[in-house]
Amino acid sequence: MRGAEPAARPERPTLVILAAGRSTRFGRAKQLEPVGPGGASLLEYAVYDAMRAGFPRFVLVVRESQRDEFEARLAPLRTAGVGLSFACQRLAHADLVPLPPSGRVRPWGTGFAVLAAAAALPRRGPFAVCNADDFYGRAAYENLTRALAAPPPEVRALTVTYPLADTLSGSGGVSRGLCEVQSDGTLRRMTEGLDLHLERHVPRPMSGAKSTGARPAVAGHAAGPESTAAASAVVGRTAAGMPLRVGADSQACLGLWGFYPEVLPLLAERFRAFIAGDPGDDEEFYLSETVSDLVEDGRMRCGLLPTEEGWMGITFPGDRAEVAASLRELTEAGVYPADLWTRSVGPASVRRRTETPHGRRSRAPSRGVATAPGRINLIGEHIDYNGLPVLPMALDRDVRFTFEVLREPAVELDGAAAHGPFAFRLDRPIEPAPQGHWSNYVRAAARGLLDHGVELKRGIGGTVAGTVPVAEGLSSSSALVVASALALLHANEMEVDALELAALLARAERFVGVRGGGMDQAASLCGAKGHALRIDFDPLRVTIVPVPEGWRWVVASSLARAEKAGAAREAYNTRRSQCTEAIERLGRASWLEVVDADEAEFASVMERARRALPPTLWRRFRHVAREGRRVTEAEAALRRADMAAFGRLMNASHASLRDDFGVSTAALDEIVDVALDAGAAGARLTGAGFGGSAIALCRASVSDGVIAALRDRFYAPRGVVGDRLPFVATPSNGATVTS
Ligand code: NG1
Repeated sequence: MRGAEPAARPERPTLVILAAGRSTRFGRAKQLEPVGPGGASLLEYAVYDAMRAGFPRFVLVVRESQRDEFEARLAPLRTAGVGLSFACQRLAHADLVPLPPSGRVRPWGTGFAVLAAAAALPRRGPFAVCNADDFYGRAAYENLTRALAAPPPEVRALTVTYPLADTLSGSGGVSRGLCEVQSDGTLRRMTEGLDLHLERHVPRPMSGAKSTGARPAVAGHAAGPESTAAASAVVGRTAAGMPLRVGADSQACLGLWGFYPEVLPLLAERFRAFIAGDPGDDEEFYLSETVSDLVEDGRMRCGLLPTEEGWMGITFPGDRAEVAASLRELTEAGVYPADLWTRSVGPASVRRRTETPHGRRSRAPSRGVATAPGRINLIGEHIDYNGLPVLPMALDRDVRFTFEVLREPAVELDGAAAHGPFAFRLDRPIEPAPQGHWSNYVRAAARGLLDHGVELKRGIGGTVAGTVPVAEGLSSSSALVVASALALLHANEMEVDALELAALLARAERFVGVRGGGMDQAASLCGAKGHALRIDFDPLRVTIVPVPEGWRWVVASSLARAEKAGAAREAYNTRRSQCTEAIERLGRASWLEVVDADEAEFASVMERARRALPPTLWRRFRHVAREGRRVTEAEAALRRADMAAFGRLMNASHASLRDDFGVSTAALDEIVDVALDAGAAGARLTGAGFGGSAIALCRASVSDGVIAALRDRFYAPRGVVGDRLPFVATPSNGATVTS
């Protein structure tokens, strides 16, 4: 045994979450798979539990290619104040493996992932390591923080263990770290057991969730002390293919570890030896194996922390439903909120801004500029208000609100467009101006914030200008709502989490009388340069999807205003009511349930709908159901850069909006035809329709030709030149506010 006993260990531990595994499903990282009733992934439950157990910092180890997706999906954690940083796991590492072997693709394994996180760890203080796709339970983290604060002598590592029988899957054999225990309760050796299953299956009744969050019922994970006692043994094999038979109550390691920093040089030394041994293309450097070797070689001791907490994990597709059911139970029992990071009102979501982004204390601002982009929707039209995902992107054209902070709680804006200047108070009930008045969007923002519990003691005075064409289906209205809200928040030194702000502003914008969905506000707030946004609803989530190089979106106005504050309002609201009526008549709880069904179930629902619904409702139903499926297909096509497939989906979307949903116009249809004729890969109307704009997807080399064809065949005959001619849209960042 080496090294003196470490000095007092005051620091609270950091949790390293290993999320660089390669398994992906539905084209997304499995580690982000939503399983909680509010859509949270297991790694979010890990952060939630660990924070409550005293972990103040988290380092997420991800693959470089997935970092953007993780950052976007976990943005609500950062805005909720979670100290989250990222470490990228690459094959090359400056000190350890500067030149990885050329044929190697497989990551180096869990032991290396910890070394990849080392640079992001505080220099002093213990750290813990867990897998992103396991649920360990809150008590496991509590045991770990307690033990890390007062380790037994010479212990440099700890691992939380579970009764082996509680960690098996009803769907098939699993791999676990099987712990052999010394007389002092520390680890003697760990053996990787493969294909482990109960020798004799013992059915057990479902157990309820404990109020602490312990032991959720997991049907199929033949779990619980009762089954442990009853089952005689677990069988499987070792990595070398030898048969294994161990007691059902043996201690299993599931990858939740505690370490002191002294372990890092030992790990690095072992990793160098591993590399020197020429591991080929597939061999991995496992954390469990390395700890076991270090213990067997007498280089350190590893404490075991047996826990009765209910572990859950998703090894087989069949496990997912069981884990989801357990999380629902725990949520209903009040152990977890449905939405882990977003609350309706409260200190976590509405905060006083005390620091600038650079860490300096901010002074009360006296002026500022709030900028919010418009958007085009690439696909997924008239389905956001049905709770189905959509795929827009933020534009490089925005609404710009230049303001001075007023001591009075009032909003005073000078002239814009036909409606001239206006003013209203923030300390009196905010009434709408006459229908169609642009101030209603500013009023909507103020009222939304006040209704949400944000105190607006200071006001703003200024000017609104911008580059998003108005009433062209590019969401200038939501951009104005977002810019107004950011200006008011800034003036009052307040902040609201971006997703929560998007959700509250979507509700607030209904103040103008359109019962809109939540796409536009979220796109304007969460836009990401170079990316489209997959937006899911209930709860609101944004996932960024890279737009492949070499492709362009051409935006073309139909020259007819899509004035949703005016004539299009009733038509839009009617569509929404028809959708609600259609789904209710079919007795379905949600559109998601229809759209997510497998092929056979989907076909049978469609057939039932065709027979049960009157013709108009059937056509509305068919549009929404098919458009919902097109969004998922389009996202997958975008991710594999199959833009021909994306184009075909756009064409199908347009036909459906024209024939089934009845929101296209002759001008929009003509633009689509001309663009396709000139070589676009796909074209469709974007936004609500009833006028507004169409978009065409083209190879970069073709976009000038498409624009020229539109100019010659659509705009020139109508005498249109200049600003109203088509433009190329660039996927851009979301709204900002600066002093
Ligand atoms: P636009 O294009 O801004 O009128 C409207 C709704 C969206 C969505 C689309 C149709 C508002 C603010 N926006 O967009 O939520 O339903 O229509 O997909 O109501």
